[in-house]
Amino acid sequence: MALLDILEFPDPRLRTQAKPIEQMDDEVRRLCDDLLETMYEAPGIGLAATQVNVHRRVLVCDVSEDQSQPLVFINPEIVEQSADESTYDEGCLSVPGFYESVDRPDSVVVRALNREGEAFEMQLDGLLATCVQHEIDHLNGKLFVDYISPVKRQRIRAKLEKQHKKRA
Ligand code: GNR
Ligand code: NI
Repeated sequence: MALLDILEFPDPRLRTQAKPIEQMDDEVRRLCDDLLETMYEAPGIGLAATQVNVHRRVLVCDVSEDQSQPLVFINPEIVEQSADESTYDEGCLSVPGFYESVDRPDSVVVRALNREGEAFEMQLDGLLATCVQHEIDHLNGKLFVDYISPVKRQRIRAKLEKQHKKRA
């Protein structure tokens, strides 16, 4: 297993559209395991391959208190979503230190492949529904800051760019 580096906004690589997994193999299974390890270490409740600069449609999440419910979604698709929305204060490992309210459908049905390459469907609600929608956005090059006002987004961009310059 390996810890992977997480790209940070406004890195343009976070805007990449990820490609589907055509075939499950050891390399994809290793990616799943590395994503889980990196997510737990961060710590976060979800992580998309895009965030570690791997542009394949793989995401992981675990919203349990004790890291006991790892979930892997390969080639995820939302096949149903509720009309009702809920608001969460969202954060992102690629936008460290910033939290903003985002509205999303409060329940979704997701179809995906698991780590063994088997198809499954799962109805998600609450934080897990929000998290998986946030991760699918990453696979499409989208970030939670795209839902907030341009003025707020620009402020976040400037602060992170300043930090990155200091670090370099
Ligand atoms: O750790 C995370 N917490 C979180 C909180 C509210 C809504 C979404 C998230 S996902 C985030 C980890 C991350 O950046 N995943 O892409
Ligand atoms: Ni994120």
